[in-house]
Amino acid sequence: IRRLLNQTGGCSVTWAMISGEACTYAVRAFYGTGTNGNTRDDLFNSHYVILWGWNPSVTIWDSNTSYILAQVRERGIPIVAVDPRYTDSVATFANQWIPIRPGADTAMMVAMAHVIISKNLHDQPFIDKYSIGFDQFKDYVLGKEDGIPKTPAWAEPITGVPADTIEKLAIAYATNRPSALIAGFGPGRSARGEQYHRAAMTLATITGNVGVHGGNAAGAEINPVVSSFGVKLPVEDNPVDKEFPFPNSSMDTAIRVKARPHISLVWDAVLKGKAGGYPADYKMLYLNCVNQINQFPNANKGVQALKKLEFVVVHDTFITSTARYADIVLPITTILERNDFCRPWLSGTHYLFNNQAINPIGESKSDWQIACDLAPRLGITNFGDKSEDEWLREIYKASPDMCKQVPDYDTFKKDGVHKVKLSGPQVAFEQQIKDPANNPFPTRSGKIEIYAKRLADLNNPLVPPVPKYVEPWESPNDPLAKKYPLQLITTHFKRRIHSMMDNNSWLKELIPQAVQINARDAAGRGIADGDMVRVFNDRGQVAILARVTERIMPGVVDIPEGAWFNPDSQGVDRGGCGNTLTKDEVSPGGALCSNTCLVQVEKFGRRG
Ligand SMILES: Nc1nc2c(c(=O)[nH]1)N[C@H]1C(S)=C(S)[C@@H](COP(=O)(O)OP(=O)(O)OC[C@H]3O[C@@H](n4cnc5c(=O)[nH]c(N)nc54)[C@H](O)[C@@H]3O)O[C@H]1N2
Ligand SMILES: Nc1nc2c(c(=O)[nH]1)N[C@H]1C(S)=C(S)[C@@H](COP(=O)(O)OP(=O)(O)OC[C@H]3O[C@@H](n4cnc5c(=O)[nH]c(N)nc54)[C@H](O)[C@@H]3O)O[C@H]1N2
Ligand SMILES: [Mo]
Repeated sequence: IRRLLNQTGGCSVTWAMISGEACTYAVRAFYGTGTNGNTRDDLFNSHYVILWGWNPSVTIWDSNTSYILAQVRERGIPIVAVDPRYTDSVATFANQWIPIRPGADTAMMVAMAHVIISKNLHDQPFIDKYSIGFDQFKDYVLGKEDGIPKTPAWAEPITGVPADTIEKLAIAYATNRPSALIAGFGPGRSARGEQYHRAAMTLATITGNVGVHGGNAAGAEINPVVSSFGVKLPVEDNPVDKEFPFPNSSMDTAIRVKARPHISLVWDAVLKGKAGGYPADYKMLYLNCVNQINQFPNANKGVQALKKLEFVVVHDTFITSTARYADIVLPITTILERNDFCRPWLSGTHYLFNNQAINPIGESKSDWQIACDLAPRLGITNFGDKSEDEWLREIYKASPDMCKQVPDYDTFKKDGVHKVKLSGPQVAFEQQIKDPANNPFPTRSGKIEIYAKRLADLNNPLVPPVPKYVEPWESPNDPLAKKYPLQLITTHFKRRIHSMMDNNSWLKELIPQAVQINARDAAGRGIADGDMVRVFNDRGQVAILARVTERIMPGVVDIPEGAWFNPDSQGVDRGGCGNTLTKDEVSPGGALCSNTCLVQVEKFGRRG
């Protein structure tokens, strides 16, 4: 479809790595790269593991994470989890659960740095050899810069974590080396989420845990070796990019948004157009492989935008919540009805071939077939001159890394799966640490930048050059918290992949969509487990079942993301979609802010 649109004058495309733009941004400034994770099996070399806002027993990252974590636990390596929820991962793998208020992670990490520095547990030779900016960070942490020492006692009221717990965790992390701090994406999908990732990477750096087996650089969980097994797609240039070149290397979100709408700002771009600083006054939206209204913030604003547009096309396998607003829905085949290959996640070592199992049902066609059928009607000749199999082989041939890893296409197609064999655990930045003279970090200074020069140039206090706790909007201190006192997070769910599978009634029966609320918050509102409740703020209202539990900390509620937005005639979302409530403001580094949201919950009446 991209190729088709590029050949008919081009289109505005959106930007942001929606899952972890905060991390991407932070890593670019800090290490200068995009990738910096270890392969999972390197955790066997760790002496201490922290799962920070990471729930891999539910949110699948790659095929063997849970298996390895279970063995790590069996080997007696301590695992600590920092999460507002007592997740399945905490229950299964962790020795200790540290509940923390959403959006407060940076404060806790900075306080851990305070403990580490003031007890002289940091690795000064490592810091001196491989990084710049420790002194500026230290001045901030110790309070020389602003008169406020960032002690555990300072962090306690912000985070809800007792000072003593913060101190013990800091000491354990710094002294049981090598130690792996795995910083998940969830806390980063928040206002100022970038600071959380930079603080995590700073902790890893000052304790000498970067580039060593058993450590972890605490950035994106994507290993450079593994991620290079890429697949390249041949799509022609987009003419719109010539008129509005996207500043790929810029760290300035405001400049980037002027060239391409951020994926969270699609509705804003449609509603405001050029007057709002966007590249165009949009008339048409072409949605392919995305459930836009459901998966991006502020669904009610999305309804307004979709109604304003002259023409909306949706390609999907189902009549999703978004498809209901389309002028034309083109039914797409599932993976069982067509041939394709893929590499699940960037951290995976598998290539999968999806061999067609059945003929397409009804009128459905693949996205590729639809593009071929549309092309001649749009005056493009020779668009569909290759068969599906010819295309797949061409994509394979155009991907040198894939050719290297998967030597024989036909065997791959026959086997359906190809696993890349690695020589052993892979550690990000091993070369930079072993032989720094010949392997500088790809930053301006060639070193790890705790003080990031590229951020200093921006001169924006919301993205300071050293990681800092900057209070997010809609925090418990916001005056809005009087009206909406609960912090909403919208986590990924066991029985769905985002919105996919939500329409599977068997799975629905297995785990109903519900808002998790702490027993104390529920009691104060007269809410019992299984009650229907109304979760609301100024952006919307959701009718949903209440799951009263001790597995979420007081003051925080969770609506798992992905349930299908389904507003009734009163505008109450009966589907239980978290994005009915979330705010479509983008963090200064481009993060989706789906975990920064204040709400109130009240009883709606009993089910049935
Ligand atoms: N089953 C399943 N697996 C999936 C997906 C899916 O939809 N379903 N989606 C896939 C995709 S695309 C992605 S990007 C990943 C997402 O993977 P993650 O981003 O890791 O998933 P989340 O559930 O959003 O967040 C992880 C944990 O962070 C916690 N958390 C939320 N806010 C905060 C906070 O402010 N501080 C702290 N400390 N913790 C917080 C949540 O309680 C949750 O337990 O998962 C992938 N795997
Ligand atoms: N509140 C909140 N919102 C979130 C998140 C969160 O944590 N909280 N997480 C965010 C994250 S990390 C992500 S990655 C996004 C995911 O956002 P989306 O990618 O929009 O989510 P999906 O539900 O996976 O939507 C994919 C759609 O593609 C359709 N589809 C499947 N196969 C095909 C195909 O071959 N062709 C076509 N045309 N369509 C197909 C599916 O039926 C589905 O409707 O959501 C983001 N939104
Ligand atoms: Mo994602």
